[in-house]
Amino acid sequence: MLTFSVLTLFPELLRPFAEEALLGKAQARGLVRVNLHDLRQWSGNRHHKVDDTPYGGGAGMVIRVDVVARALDALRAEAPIDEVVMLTPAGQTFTQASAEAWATQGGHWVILCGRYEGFDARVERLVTREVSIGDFVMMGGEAAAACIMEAVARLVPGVLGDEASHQDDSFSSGLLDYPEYTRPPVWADEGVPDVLQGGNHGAIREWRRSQALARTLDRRPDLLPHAGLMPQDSAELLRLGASAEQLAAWNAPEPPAPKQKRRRKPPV
Ligand code: JAH
Repeated sequence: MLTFSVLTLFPELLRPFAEEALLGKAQARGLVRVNLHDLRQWSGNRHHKVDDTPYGGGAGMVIRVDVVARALDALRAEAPIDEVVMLTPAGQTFTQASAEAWATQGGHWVILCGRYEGFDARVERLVTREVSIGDFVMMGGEAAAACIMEAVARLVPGVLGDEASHQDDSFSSGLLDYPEYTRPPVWADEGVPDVLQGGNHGAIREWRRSQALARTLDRRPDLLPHAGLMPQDSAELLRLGASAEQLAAWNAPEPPAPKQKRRRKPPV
């Protein structure tokens, strides 16, 4: 079982998302659980105020560490916590490899969503990980939490309808996906490639691999060193215009990926 407990000032922002088709069904089937908690419950004051002005001055408001500590203690009293994730632009970048690791690990994950200028720095002592979904600043962590929960939940066995379907996703194969087509057979003067209508499944498989290589070479050559290329792929990439030097670099054995930084042992 994988449980996400989200601590946020705007639980209503995530409610429809948590109840939507994929996550809603997975929850109904007991594969995943999403608990949304309003951080204001633990404000400790009758105005439900969770933030205060920054020491040293400056714009914006900072979320209080004592509020976060009370929230985590309350959740922990209900069920042991395995990970506490703070969403912040200063975090380690979340990738498909992170999604796979989190889905495999399972357990109870608390996700802390900030707003305003962020959390009091001492919140770092309460978390096991600081995570970012990319190098941009948002108005708060809620949209990032939605991205992460979706990426992880779909990898939990049984959540996707078709068990095989995520095996050939872009970032699982290491290459961009090949192009797909459906009816109509001709649209705006552009037809569907003949090979896909010929019924030769070996030829279709080869064409798709070649298309995936060509698209990755054109659009995301940075992915090729991590793609785990096969000898036939190298020959095809040469034919597609890659240089011998590029190929040598892409075929060099990959250094082991740095493990995602984890701060402290889980505060059970
Ligand atoms: C912005 C609180 N790309 C990750 C990310 C995560 C959190 C935030 N921004 C970006 C954020 C403002 C307040 C969190």
